[in-house]
Amino acid sequence: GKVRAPTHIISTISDDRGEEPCYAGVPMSSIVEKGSVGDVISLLWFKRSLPRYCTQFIEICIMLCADHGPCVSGAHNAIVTARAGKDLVSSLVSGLLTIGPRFGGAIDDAARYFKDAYDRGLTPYEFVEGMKKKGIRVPGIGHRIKSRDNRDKRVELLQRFARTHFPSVKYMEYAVQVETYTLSKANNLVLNVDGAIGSLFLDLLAGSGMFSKQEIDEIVEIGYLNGLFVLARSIGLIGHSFDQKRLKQPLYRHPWEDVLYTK
Ligand code: Q5B
Repeated sequence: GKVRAPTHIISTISDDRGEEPCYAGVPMSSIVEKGSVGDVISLLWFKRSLPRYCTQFIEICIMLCADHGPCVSGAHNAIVTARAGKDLVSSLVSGLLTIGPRFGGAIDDAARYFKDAYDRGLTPYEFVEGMKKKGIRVPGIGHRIKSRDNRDKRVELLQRFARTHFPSVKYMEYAVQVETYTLSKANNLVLNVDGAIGSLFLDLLAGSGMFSKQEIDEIVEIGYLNGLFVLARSIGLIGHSFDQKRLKQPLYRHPWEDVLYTK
């Protein structure tokens, strides 16, 4: 009979051996004809075709996380690196390396903590005060410039889309209740874009009927969702790198006046 030589790599998401590449079994010609970037992400990340409202939601996340101006950590790094004469990839990765628990990379933890708290039936008070006791900031809550009186339009857009198209938004409504409680403590403890995406993606996973409970737990545990911010923000970081090159900006040096030199 046939003898299978042992392999060094197992891959389940794509195949380039046939006449045309396939993503999760779907041929490229069909993706190009009928699909969108949201479909490509669904196939390569989740290994399945998702309903249109889900792929649209993914695309909205990509559009509204693509950039948030030159002052945020990632763009700042990308700009400084480009101005040091480095190439596109260096500028991009230097920006990407700032993404983490404080900046843009709180989506997975927001999903993990909101899911755990909601599924255990914790009230927002019990959840937030429990986190405080453990010395953990609530991921997905708080922003440097957004506040009760200067709401984040991106969060509003995501919520509006989900309320119209998702079968259920129970995790997002829970996150909003948490926000109501945190706002009673400080004005800038709003539900931020990471928290909105984290909670709404839980609703997408739970409400679409496309994932088993075990699959949802695995997605949340592995942490797929920061990938949305990483992917989206790469678009903006590349833009900032091109912008600096186009403007022929010189080497960046931070002004002495803006540093507190102290012993
Ligand atoms: N406090 C975001 O802090 C920030 C608290 C909290 C309980 C919280 C902070 C935080 C969780 C991580 C998170 C995503 C660091 C943010 C993003 C993308 C972006 C960025 C952009 C884009 C801001 C003052 C007092 C202290 C703290 C307390 C703060 N947050 N308590 N839970 N979550 N959030 N990150 O303003 O008693 O004085 O010690 O870590 O979700 O990254 O546009 O900029 O698109 O690029 O620096 O939108 O909230 O405030 O650190 O001085 O804290 O509030 O314990 O209390 P700030 P701090 P106390 S979206």
